[in-house]
Amino acid sequence: MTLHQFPEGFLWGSATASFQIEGAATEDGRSDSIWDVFCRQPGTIVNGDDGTIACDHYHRMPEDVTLMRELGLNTYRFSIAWPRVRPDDKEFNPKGIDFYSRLVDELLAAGIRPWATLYHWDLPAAIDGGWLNRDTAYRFAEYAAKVAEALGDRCKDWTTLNEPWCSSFLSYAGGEHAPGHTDAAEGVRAGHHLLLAHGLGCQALRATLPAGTRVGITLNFNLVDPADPESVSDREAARRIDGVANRFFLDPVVLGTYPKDVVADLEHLGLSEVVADGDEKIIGQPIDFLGVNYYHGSAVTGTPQDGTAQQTEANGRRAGNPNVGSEWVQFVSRGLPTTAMGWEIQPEGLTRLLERLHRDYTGPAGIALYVTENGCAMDDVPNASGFVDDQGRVAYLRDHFIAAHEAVARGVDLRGYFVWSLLDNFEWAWGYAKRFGIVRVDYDTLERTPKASAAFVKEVAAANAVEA
Ligand code: IFM
Repeated sequence: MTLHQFPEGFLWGSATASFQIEGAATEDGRSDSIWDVFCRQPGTIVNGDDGTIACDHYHRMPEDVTLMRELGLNTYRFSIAWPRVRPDDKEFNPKGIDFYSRLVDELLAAGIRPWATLYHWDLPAAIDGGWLNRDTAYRFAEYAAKVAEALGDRCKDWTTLNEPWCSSFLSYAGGEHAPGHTDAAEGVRAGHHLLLAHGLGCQALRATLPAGTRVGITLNFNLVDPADPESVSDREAARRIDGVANRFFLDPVVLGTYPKDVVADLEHLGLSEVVADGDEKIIGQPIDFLGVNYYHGSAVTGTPQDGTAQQTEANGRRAGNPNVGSEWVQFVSRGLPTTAMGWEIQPEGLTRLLERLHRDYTGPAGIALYVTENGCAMDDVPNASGFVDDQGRVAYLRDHFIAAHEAVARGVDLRGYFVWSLLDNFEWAWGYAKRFGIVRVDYDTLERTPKASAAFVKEVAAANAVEA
């Protein structure tokens, strides 16, 4: 038995997102987000599910904070619903802001460090043109400043965006997420405007927040390997997907410039037309931390065959392709075990990813790394009292904690780990059909029951170590 001890002060937390857990969709002045609208369109979400009730966290927030305290978590990453704070893109709404203010107070009273994310995809539906409209980036900065003004005295960690790849390429080109468009050029346009929103949001946060607060962004990474490392076309396929999945976002944020090869790959989709003079400088604002969301890597090939398009299927609906400009690339199964999402389980990929980020990006710039999401959907089977003995999830988490520890042992400046997710919740196009929680939610009674994985996370957080 080996004990993998994490550095002193390492953070252990869980993560959630407003639309996925809050419910109370029309309460206290909240208006529609693009996800409310998308859910109403037939065929978009498995079983026709929506976020109207979700986990009812809006009403059960104190109970959920108690749950986290009982699990010994020392931080909590939550997101703020823009349409609660500025409904219909009109006046700011004190009741909406008050909910998050109470959440922050409740967390602090429980000894849990609040970690706010400003945008986890629930854009107010009233914003004209959504992320296709450059002005939305400026609206985001106004919203960021308002929230920072209200919570900045107590909340010290601020994330601008969660996974802009999803809210641009998957949403405007892949068609799988709201607003469900299937146009590659729109994906590129939305991607740039989201990055601009990040830069403008950073500026607004820095101008508003007191000293001692930290600002960053969370990106989702796909560690892409060529199916055959000897094949020139597979290596080219890997470069292309690494470009649009990772470097399109990472390079402007950390290095202040889009990567040249990706600019060339996307030229026909109008990237240079949407990037105004000075935009890259705005996007490349200094950040204090980079949030890393890691679920799996991928093997790709440039040779036509029957590949498995792992990221694009939901609800049997695959109208578009999020791999903008590189739609010809195929994803190949490596025969690894998979989660209930069909995602291959690849813990060593986390070590490699963190090492690469530290070496090529964050280390030289003195930016701290955090795993801001990692976890898995499994086919949970509750017993008569609602308990789930989810040993598959325990094994998944253990292996990924060990992989993260390995990165730390190799010198990576990794400072914390947030498990996705605290609760089973609304898994976007999959509705409630996929369960990621370490706590089970009974969607009939809304009762919460910690799973075996919750006890495991509690043990790891208490020891600040994982045993293998
Ligand atoms: O549920 C999502 C989350 O909203 C963003 N990252 C991936 C998770 C699992 O798909």
